[in-house]
Amino acid sequence: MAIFTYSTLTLCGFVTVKRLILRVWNVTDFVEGNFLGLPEDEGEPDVIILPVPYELTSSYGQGSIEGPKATIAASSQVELYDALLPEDLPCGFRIRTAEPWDGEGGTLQEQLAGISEYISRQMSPFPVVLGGEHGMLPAIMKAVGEKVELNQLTIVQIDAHADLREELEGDAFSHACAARRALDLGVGNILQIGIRAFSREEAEFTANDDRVQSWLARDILNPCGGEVAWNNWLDTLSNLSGPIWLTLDMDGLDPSYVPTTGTPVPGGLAFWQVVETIETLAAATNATWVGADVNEIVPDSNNNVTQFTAAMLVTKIVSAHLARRLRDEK
Ligand SMILES: [Mn+2]
Repeated sequence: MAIFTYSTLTLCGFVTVKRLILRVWNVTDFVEGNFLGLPEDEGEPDVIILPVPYELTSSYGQGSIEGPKATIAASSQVELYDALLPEDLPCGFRIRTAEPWDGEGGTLQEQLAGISEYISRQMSPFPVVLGGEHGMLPAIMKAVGEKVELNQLTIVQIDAHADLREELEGDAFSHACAARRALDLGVGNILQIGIRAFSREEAEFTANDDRVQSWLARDILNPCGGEVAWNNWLDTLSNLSGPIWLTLDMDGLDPSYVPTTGTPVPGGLAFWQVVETIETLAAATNATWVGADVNEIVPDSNNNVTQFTAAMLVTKIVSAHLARRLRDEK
């Protein structure tokens, strides 16, 4: 059973509009296969969850192809309460879970083209892509480029790896090159956090290219001075302007939170640092957050930690975005 109530919002101090808030009372409204189990109707969604089970270039651990499905299943255990929101999720909004990308395409380039087409077809107004391996980032950027000028876009990248290689094992579209290929497509800026496994080539590229700024895990987590670097990261996010895309590689987190991700690297971000990053970029006054991808989710069949971490962070992305929408409508 669901009941409807009205909440009053005032736009620009002049026009008063009513937002229809759907309150779901009955747990039998839980819909299996939907993110958070939320029921859906046919109206225009406010947030769309796009499962992309893509895995072609993983160089170490495999299994991210099962990531989207496992994350949606784990989301059934995530709380609908978030202190940022006046009501439980969906808080009067429509959160739709799309049919997964079909995986068709014989070659790597055909698969990436298929992902671009899948995302651009249904990316309005706030897409959250579930992966899958990080190598899909250039395909996502192609779709985003139909919506915003890529040279105005800032990618906020949470990752253990810089992903700035020109190629890996002869493959220019490896997951290890995802950020470099995004730059090739014309993306204006990349801000990276949590980076701790990278090559000399990548260190030199970052040092010599104004488009990339990197906050190394070692610097922000250093017991001596780490707090200064961390606050500098948050200040930088708060001062962003223009469109922002969040790309969250789960291996940016410490392996204690993501034990089964493809390439777990010790010395990573704490869960709450990722949460604070999400909340801070959502609240950046002069920026417009256009969407996110959460990738390298390799399900943990023993104790479900990796997919549950992913499900909680995807929920936080949705909550923080919706809280910002409510703030902007006031
Ligand atoms: Mn990555």
